[in-house]
Amino acid sequence: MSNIGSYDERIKDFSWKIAEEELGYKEGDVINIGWYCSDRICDQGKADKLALIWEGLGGVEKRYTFNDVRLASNTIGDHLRKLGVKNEDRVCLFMDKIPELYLSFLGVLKIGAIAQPLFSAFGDESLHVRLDNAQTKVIMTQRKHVGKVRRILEQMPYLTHIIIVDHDGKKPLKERESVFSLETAEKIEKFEIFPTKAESPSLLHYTSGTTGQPKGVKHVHYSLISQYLTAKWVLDLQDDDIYWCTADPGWVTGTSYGIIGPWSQGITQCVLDTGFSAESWYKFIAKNKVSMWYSAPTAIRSLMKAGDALVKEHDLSSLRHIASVGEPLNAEAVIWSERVYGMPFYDTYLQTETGSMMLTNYPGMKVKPGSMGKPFPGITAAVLDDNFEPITEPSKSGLIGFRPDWPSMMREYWRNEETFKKKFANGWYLPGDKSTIDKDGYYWFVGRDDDVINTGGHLVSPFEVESALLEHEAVAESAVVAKPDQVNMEVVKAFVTLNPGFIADDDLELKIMNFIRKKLSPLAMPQEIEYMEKLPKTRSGKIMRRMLRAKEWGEEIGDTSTLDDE
Ligand code: 6R9
Repeated sequence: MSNIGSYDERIKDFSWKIAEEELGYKEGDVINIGWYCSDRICDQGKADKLALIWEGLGGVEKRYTFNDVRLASNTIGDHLRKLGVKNEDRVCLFMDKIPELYLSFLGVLKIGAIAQPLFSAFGDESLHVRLDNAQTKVIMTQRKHVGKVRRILEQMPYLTHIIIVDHDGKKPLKERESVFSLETAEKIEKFEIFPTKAESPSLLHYTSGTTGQPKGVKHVHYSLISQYLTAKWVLDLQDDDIYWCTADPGWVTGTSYGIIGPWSQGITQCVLDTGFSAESWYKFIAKNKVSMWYSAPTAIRSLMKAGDALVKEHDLSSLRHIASVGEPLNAEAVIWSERVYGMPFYDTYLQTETGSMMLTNYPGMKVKPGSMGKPFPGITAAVLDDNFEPITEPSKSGLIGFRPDWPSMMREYWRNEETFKKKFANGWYLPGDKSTIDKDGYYWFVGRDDDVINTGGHLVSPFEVESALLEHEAVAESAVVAKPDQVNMEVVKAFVTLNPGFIADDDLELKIMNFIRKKLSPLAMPQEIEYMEKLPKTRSGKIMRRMLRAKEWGEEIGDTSTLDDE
């Protein structure tokens, strides 16, 4: 029997109180995610249960019980407190998927500070704008990433401490740097957890928009309520499961469902901190007997490409339930998974801003391949017309709207109230995606309502890439759009005009690509750069991305009446 039982029954008299009661929380109580994910699980008699099975390069493995997680997060929290970190100070976690990342996340929350996880492949510029916006006080990082912090240090007077968690004691430390080693630190058994309340801030995740700088999405400790229940009912986590969430905690799936969801219910999870290969993924599943697997469409399409024969070479019989998130999951991928794994990938839809799953497929529910499923119980969702009224006619496309009343809804964009306000209309929160709803109530993704590029499940702002391109000496003007791609669905493509004296050749293309990779990230790096004599512009001088995009997708170009073609 699945945890959710019957979806139709659950939606009848749903209340978030179900989760509150299961977690033993009452309105007004102290609620701290760090405590819920470690101390409480130990109190339930699971101190010796495995919480984390970690594997890094070369097959190196580390294992942590819930008691280890409790002690490690206490120890890190204590260390930060002694450095002067107070509640609501921002602590950036800039690490690969190493155990310290997961453990520090809880340590930061335990002292009431705000965790700011950032994807470790981010380059100097990406790191700088996010630390600058958050006015981050402390950054915890690794030796291999500290160079990026050093290069932007001058511009960050409020950053008081740079903690290196894997320093070998060889190279000298620089300004504001210190070393912390979980292995040698004295373990803190008794720890006073900061008494955060429901609305105390917990987390800042940065997400990219079409224009302007990335937005810091603020979440609060009460988000636990919906993260806990969605993990339980949708991922169907059971006490003896071995769970694998492939997402990086630099992004929302990696925190909501790669830390909080599973650990708040005392589930053993595993983490593979190496790059992707179909072979190593199957080996990992077989070796650890993964029973619940949560991944993303780009990975699934890559596995499809790797072929059916490879699936048969591995014992994947431990798998019981599989799910996907982050970008459109095409019907073929669902049908393929049903054939080769004996079960479909259950698609789920969430956003950095929503904090937990909004639309999803449930165990026991008929999966319609290509559909995102139905709203989670307690979520009021609709597809809206131009007046932001729900469309009642089936299969008509409109903007998705959610009534902003679920526990893990973002509370604000950090220091950006204006953009936050724009996300609402007629009482609906607008995630910026379009969908249809069929006659059975299933949602079908249509597309985004903006120019943001979703490459391999990661959002990239065309504005950020365009601005970074302009900083290259050869580039005079730039326009960035999504280009279709078989595996990643979309990749970044740049159109540029050059400054006098530069030659438009392959060598320069490579140089510009690398420049963006280092400055922003490998995700944001254009996969192709097209040189132009001039870029299409409106009469007011705005570059018409829409036209360039349409060309890439072989679509109608649409209204060009404002085009300046002198
Ligand atoms: C989790 C995550 C959110 C955007 C979202 C939408 C797209 C997420 C999807 C999906 C189609 C799904 N998205 N899940 N599109 N089907 N099941 O990726 O968060 O980085 O904030 O991106 O991703 O466009 O608005 P985030």
